[in-house]
This record gives sequence, structure tokens and C-alpha cells, in this order.
Amino acid sequence: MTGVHPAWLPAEAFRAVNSRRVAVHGEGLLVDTVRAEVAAAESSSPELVLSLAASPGSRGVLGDDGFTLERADGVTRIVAEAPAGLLYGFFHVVRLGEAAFGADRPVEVHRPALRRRMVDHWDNVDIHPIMGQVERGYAGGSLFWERGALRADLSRVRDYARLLASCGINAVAINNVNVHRTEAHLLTDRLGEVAAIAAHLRPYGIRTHLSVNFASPIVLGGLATADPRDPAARQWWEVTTRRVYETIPDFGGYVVKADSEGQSGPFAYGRSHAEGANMLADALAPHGGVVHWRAFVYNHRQDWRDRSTDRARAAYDHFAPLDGQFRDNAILQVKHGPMDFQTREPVSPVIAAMPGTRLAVELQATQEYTGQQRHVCYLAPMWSEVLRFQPHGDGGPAVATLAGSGGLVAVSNAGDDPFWTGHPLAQANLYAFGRLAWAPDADPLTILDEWIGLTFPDATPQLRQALHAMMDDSWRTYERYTAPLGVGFMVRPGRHYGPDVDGYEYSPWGTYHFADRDGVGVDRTRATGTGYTGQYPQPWADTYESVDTCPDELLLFFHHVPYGHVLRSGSTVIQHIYDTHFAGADEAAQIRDAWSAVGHLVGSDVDDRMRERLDEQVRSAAEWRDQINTYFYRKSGVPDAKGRRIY
Ligand code: BDP
Repeated sequence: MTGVHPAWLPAEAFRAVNSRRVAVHGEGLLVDTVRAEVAAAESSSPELVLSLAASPGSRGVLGDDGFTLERADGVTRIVAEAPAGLLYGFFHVVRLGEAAFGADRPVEVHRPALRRRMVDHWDNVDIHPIMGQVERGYAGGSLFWERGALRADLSRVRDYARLLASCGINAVAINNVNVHRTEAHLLTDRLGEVAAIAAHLRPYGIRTHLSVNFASPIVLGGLATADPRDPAARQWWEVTTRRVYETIPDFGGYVVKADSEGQSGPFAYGRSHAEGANMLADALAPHGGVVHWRAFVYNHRQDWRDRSTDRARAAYDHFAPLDGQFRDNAILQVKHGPMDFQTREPVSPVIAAMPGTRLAVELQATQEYTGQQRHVCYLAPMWSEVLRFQPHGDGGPAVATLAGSGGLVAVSNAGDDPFWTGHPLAQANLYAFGRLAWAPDADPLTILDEWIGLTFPDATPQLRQALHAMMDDSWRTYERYTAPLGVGFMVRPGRHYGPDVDGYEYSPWGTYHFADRDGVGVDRTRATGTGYTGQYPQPWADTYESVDTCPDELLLFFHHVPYGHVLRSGSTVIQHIYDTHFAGADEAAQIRDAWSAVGHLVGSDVDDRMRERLDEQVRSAAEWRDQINTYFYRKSGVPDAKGRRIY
């Protein structure tokens, strides 16, 4: 099915299953999908049995998505209580391959840790004059729309749904959080397009969600106000939402970016974000829908001369006081860090601050700030650190647990590119996102190994090793040659690709590094800085407050220090900057070398694309190295202790 567009799950990945006699027991759309997947005629003496549990009375143990796996007497059995579980059980068997048909296995129970595992598309219907069709998209145009209209052939959406389901993703928001004029109409007169996309996602157990404009009652309904206390505005949402469910009975709900980067919101009426979110939640509740209300709210027109404003503080300052005020079906969707998907950020303090609110954590699979799918950057190790982080310290709940009430969301990195994600290896990020949302404790390198196996089922040990050598540590490599020690940004304004150390330094976006002749970094302490460290519970509030205990990799996020400051690693800040930038650019070249040795083992289409991307990564990494090192050498006047060439 996906043969045309290279991705994980080529036909060879099904060899172990397809060579077995199979029986599927159960009824319904998703069970039919499983039947179609196993392809072979069903057998009366099966070696693989996939069945829905006979007694629905036992529901609750496995839930909607769980399944059991067992092998005994030469038969591998998947049992689920609900159809989606059967589908996930099937893909689990595919992942195991021959191993599913070997030695006996006692009953294993598999259940996802997070109920909603969602990707958000930042797709526009039209081509946006600056952002293009997919905002921050590095994989071509939209999978859904082409030249301002729904694609005539949506079969690729079905293939996409299959890829998503195979790693456990069960929800998709199909359009950009910045809802422009054309896209606003998807909620009303263009709803048929949403229904058509939903029809292709549904067979793989994926519910469709829509980003909506808070001002819709005005923009679409012709009302004078969108005030959450206005009865006419509230009624408009009720009526409109009812119509959505008449058209798409399993519609998932709304995603809202309000009062952020120019989007409208409840502030216009002097109302809180809880009031705004609850209006939509109330309209969705009778139909079982949810609103994902984004916490990405900050002032993007701040005065850079005013050192008391700190963008990192904004989400907490806006939302923490509202804890407990949101409806049950309102989910606060929080970016994993306080700024904006930088290569390294601390975990957002909002995640610990809202025990009375359902939270979803948002990650960015699309590599906006992490190499734009031209650089190899396997993000699962970063996501894993975030998901395992314990905001209340050892023994407290991990981020993955705190997100359990809402779910995990990633901004999608897929588009109509022949390789789906621009860089063929960026597919691993999408796959790993789904797997981590299912099992946040899973080892990112084991997940990578799975993805390699599913993508290159005939991979030689040499190819497998090369891919690991290129990808395992690629996020840290990227970090080494870009902005140092958690300070962030230093990217070209607007595009966010390539170095521009001072590009944002005197801008209204609140993304500063404060480098001068003496030192660098942002003082976010309570003692002398913006007070941001005080948004964390203990022990982190104190750990981050002190330069002595602050982790090296976040030092410049929390502190302004002299260039000669000695890190916990023993190196000075300036020498660390030089060392990591030389090392990072060298590693980029090694990544390319590793591929040259194995590229011929895969199809020439993949190899060609890989070589083109790797050349660009090597070029760009050297550019980063030279600009960052030169900048800091000129600012500080401190020469490299190892005497390497700095311009
Ligand atoms: C930023 C992107 C911008 C998004 C925004 C968001 O640069 O395109 O609209 O995040 O998440 O990272 O709303």
C-alpha cells in the first residue's frame, strides 16, 4: 500500500505475518482493517489468531486500546476488548516479526500509558505568503489540500493513517493553529472537507480534530462579539458544534491558539482563558468532544530594553492562577519547555502547576529549530528526558504521568514529500513520538532499532550499525554546534534555520542571550533576575537558582555568567563553547562518512536524498561553528586553549 512512498512498513515488513495461517474474530470497521492488513485467506487451523474478547463484561482491564499477546501450542494469540486494541495488537505482531512465532510466551498485557496520542498539523488550505502551505513544514505541501482545495485523491491520507496507527497515534488535528481566513471556514461551509479526511483516518482508529479561530462567531457567524459571556456567541458555538457532530459523529474536538502571536482570544473582552476554553468545552461536552486549549500565550511585542519582562515566565503567569477553573473536557496543551521548542530547554513549570487541570504536553516533531529536516536529529532522546523528568523531584510523578490526564501531542513533520518527512531519517521522529506516547519509559534507542527494522526489513548488521552511529546521539551533536548551554535561539529570524547570533537580540520576541564583553546568559534567578526559577517547585527552584547546582546544559538559560566561569564539567564556559562547536561540526562530518559506507545498500532514491541532506548538514554545521566561535572570541577576547583556527 505504501510502496510508492518509502516509509516504514514496506511489504517485506509483513513477511512473518503473511507467511502464516491467520484467523481474525470480530466485527466492525477496525476489525475489517485488520482483516485487510493480513491479506491472506483466513484459515481454520491458524498460527496467528486475533480476536475480540467474547465477554464485553471484562472491559476495563485492557481498555479501548490494550491487548494481550500469548504464544502456546504453536499459536500466537492477540486478544483485545475493543477493535482498536486488535489493530494495535496486529501491528505489535508485525513489529516482532519472526519473534512472534518462536518460543512460547506467557500472556503479556499491553496498554498505552496515555489515552490520547495526537499529531497536530500546521497545514493551511491556501499557500500562506510567508509560511507556505505547511507552517514550519519541511516536507513539501499538505497531505490534505492542494492549490486551495481538498485533494481529489486522498488515498495517501489513508497510507498516512496506517503509518500513524502502526506506532499507536489515535488523533490528528488537521489544520494550522494559526487559523487564517480560508481555513476558518473548515468549521462551517467547508466542513465536508474535514469529513472526507476523517473518513480516511477512521479505519485506522484515528479521530479528527480541527483548529478553530476564537473569533469564529464574528468571522463566520456575522455576530458583533465572540465574548464568552455573550449568550449569542455561546449559542453560535453550540449550534455550530452540533452541526459538526451531525456530519462527523466521532469528531474529536477543537484546538485553539488564543491571544497568541496575533490570534484573537478572550483577552479582547477582559475574560480569562478559562472562560474562553469553557465556552468551547460546553459546546463540545454533549457530544463527547474535547477542546485542546494551548498555553503558548506571551507578549511577542515586548520592549527588549525592559529587562523585567521574561517570555519564559508567560505561560505560568497566565495559566497557573486558573488551575481548577477549566471544565473536564478542556485540556490545557503546554509546550514541553517555557520558550519555543529549542534544542535544549528546561521542562515547562506549567506542567507541575496545574494539578486541577487536564494537561497535554506538546512536542515538536517538525524540526523547526532542530535542523529543518535537513540535519539528522533524532529527537526521541530529548523527548524521553522530558517525559521522565520529575518536576517535584525524585519519587514525584514524571511528566508523562502528569500528562496522563490529557495526552501527548506532536506537531507533525509529514507532508506530500515522496519521503513523507523531507529527510528520510526524520521519519524516525514521527514513529518514536507514537511509541513514546504509548510507553513513555521505552528506551529511545530500542525504539530506533524497531524503526530501522520496520523501515529496512533486510538491513544488514552494517546498515543497522551505521544508522545507529548516525542517529543515536544526533540531537546532542546538533546541540553541540548550535546555541550553547541552553541559551537558545541564535537562529536566523523568521526562518529559524542557520546561525544569526544577534538576529533576535534587539527584537520584540523576548528571545535574548545578553552576551557582552564580560559574559553571556539570561539571569532568571529569584535573587537578581526575572524570578523565573520561582515558578518551579522544590527541589528544582533551588537547583536552578544556584550556579553551583544548575545543570551545565541549562546554565545559560538560568544564569548570566562570566566567560571564565567554570562549569561542573571542569571546563570554562568559553572553552566549552569552542570545544563543543569544533566537536559538533566534526561529528556532522562523521555522520556523512558513516552513510557513504552504506548508502549503496538502500534504494538509490533514498541514497540520493540522503547525500543531498548530509552535504547540507556538514556545510551548515561548519557555518554554525565558525559564527558562534568567532562571535564569542571577538566578544570575550579569550583565545582557544587548543589554538584552533577561529576567524
Ligand atoms: C512557533 C512557530 C510558529 C507557531 C508557534 C506556535 O515559529 O510558526 O505558530 O510556534 O506554536 O514555534 O503557535
